[in-house]
Amino acid sequence: MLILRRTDIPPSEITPATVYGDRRRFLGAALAAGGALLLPHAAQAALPRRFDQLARSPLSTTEPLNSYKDITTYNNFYELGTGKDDPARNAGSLKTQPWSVTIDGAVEKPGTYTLEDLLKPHALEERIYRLRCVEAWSMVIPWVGFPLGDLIKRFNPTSRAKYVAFTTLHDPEQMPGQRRAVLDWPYVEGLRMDEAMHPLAILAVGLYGEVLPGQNGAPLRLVVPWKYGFKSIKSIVRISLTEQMPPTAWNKSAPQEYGFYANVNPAVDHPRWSQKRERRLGELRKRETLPFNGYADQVAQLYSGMDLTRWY
Ligand SMILES: Nc1nc2c(c(=O)[nH]1)N[C@H]1C(S)=C(S)[C@@H](COP(=O)(O)O)O[C@H]1N2
Ligand SMILES: [Mo]
Repeated sequence: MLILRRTDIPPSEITPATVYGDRRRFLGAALAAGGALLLPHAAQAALPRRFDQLARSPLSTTEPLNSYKDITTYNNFYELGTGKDDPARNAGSLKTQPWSVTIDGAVEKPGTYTLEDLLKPHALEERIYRLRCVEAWSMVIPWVGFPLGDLIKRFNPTSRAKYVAFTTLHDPEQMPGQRRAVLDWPYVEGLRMDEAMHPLAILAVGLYGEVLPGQNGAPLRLVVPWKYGFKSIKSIVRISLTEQMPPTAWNKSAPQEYGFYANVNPAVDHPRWSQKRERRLGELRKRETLPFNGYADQVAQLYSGMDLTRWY
């Protein structure tokens, strides 16, 4: 079973990781027994289906994890439909291999790279983060990824690089949601350079120790845990370093509701609802939303002197 390529496995046969701990123990036992757990390097498989021996980053939260089922069946990914259960149902049409990513703009070494080449120099680790959606629900997700800043540094940004712009795949054949003008496709997002270089900002390629499912933004997505979920753009095909603040999909769609910064901020209501509380998926009682989603100690200084009611 472990030697199957991901494309050989129908989604119905992928074990939900509700017994994550158990499976980890199983893998550990198999390794101790001399089992060959590392996947042979299949020509078409950019990533193994499962990541082994991941170190857990100390930047991880110790809160209880949401279930694999919650994380992979309650999604926002409008390219795959606007209902929370649409992305999981429609993810099958998204072809994540081969996959390439273009790095361009204000860098000394622009180019288009296969996902494999792009990832090769980076050690993957587990990062358990809270994700707080602007719609006032939240989850705790064990991502597999690496710091975005490490990738950016490799391409030698020039002094003109002030922002980082990200673009999602645009292909209505693969992304049925793009056949309707729900948003101005492709989905785009951006970060200020210092935000992008912050150690909490990661690029994720997996969750629960497995390769990302399509609905969660396979094969490569951004995760910026102190910002509302919509900043964490999925299925990235382009990363551009820019001098000007780049346009962002939700800001273009509803600028009075969604700003460029989108830092989680219980003190600034969304025009149509409060941001003071949130519902952690799987819990009944609402929780208080924390400034910067609980990451204020690490990131608040990025915004010192800024009026966060204006720069929402
Ligand atoms: N390309 C793209 N990226 C996207 C979205 C989207 O619709 N399209 N939705 C965003 C929103 S609103 C949220 S809350 C998170 C959800 O990530 P998850 O489904 O992996 O939990 O993805 C973000 N990234
Ligand atoms: Mo969201």
